[in-house]
Amino acid sequence: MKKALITGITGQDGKYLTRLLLSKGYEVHGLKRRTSTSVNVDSMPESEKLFIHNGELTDSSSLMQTIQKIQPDEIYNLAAQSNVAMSFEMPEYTADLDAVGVLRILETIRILGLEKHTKFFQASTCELFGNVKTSPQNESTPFYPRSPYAIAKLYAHWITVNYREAYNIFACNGILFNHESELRSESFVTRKITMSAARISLGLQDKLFLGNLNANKDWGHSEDYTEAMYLMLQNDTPDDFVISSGETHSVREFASLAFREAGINLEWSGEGINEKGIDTDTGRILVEVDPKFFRPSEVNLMLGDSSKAERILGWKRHVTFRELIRRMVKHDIESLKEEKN
Ligand code: GDR
Repeated sequence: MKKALITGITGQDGKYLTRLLLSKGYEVHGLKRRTSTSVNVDSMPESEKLFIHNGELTDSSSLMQTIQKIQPDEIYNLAAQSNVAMSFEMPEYTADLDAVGVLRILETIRILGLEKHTKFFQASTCELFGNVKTSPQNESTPFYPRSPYAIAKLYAHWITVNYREAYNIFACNGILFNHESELRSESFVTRKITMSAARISLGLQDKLFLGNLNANKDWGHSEDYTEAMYLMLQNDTPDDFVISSGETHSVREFASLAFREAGINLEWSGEGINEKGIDTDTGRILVEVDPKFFRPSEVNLMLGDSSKAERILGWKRHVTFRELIRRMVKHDIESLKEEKN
């Protein structure tokens, strides 16, 4: 039986990947921070083949002990300080976890002599492309990171490549574009919007305040992206792959569609910080801009090209942009109604 270790198992991707690997007969081990506040801790699938270990990417000894005990066939590194805006407030912590944390795992694999036994997946990110000069972005597009988060992830990306080349570790980077789901935290814009649209439609909230409405992102569903992670480690050779939907949409467009799913038609009026989303039926202002959500430096255009993953891994996305929004809003309305009752 294959054994997998997932760091960051309590996050959105950790949960979808756990389900996938259990369905494929794996014994799944998860590394969880003892202080993890993730909402998903209690909603892990119940299985005799699932084991949770306390540990941190900032603590080499817990990594060493856990990896030595399990001797995993595959390690999926999904643990990170994954919030771009927060990385401007906590740049040093972000670097320790997102950059040096990856080095600690790779060093553990090497020191324990597991180079030939343990395959490694690193959750890399489209934020590496940052201030893009060309679109769409693929595996050859130059990097220009624009946040402490993206710069930490740049180190993680290259140390993964380096350990593959220097020590022959089967190590892959999945350059993942934005991926969301019903399990996403509200600190990210998609879930913030779908939860607010749901609450406003049920009379539980008055208004939604957003930052940059003009950011264009390439959004997919986490379930599709975690499947790509698995496929990368089943490939004959280790490599890096862009995983994206191949479409780009603005935050404004996401909000319009989410409100429409909740039965509200928005029209937009004004510009810059004075732009407002107005309910066409009632004339009420439902969305406003609050500059406190602006970032010191922003990534304004993301559009990925996953043709390499499609060709080599046979990967393809199943959930479209509209379907993603439909699933999130439906889930949020239903869970709020349940709570109300
Ligand atoms: P991102 O995701 O930074 O792309 O990182 P996020 O959802 O936080 O932001 C997406 C875009 O929306 C704009 N925005 C807002 N963002 C938030 N969080 N809150 C707001 O109110 C708001 N208003 C507008 C942002 O400026 C941004 O342009 C995610 C994370 O999962 C990373 O870990 C991952 O690497 C990348 O996606 C790919």
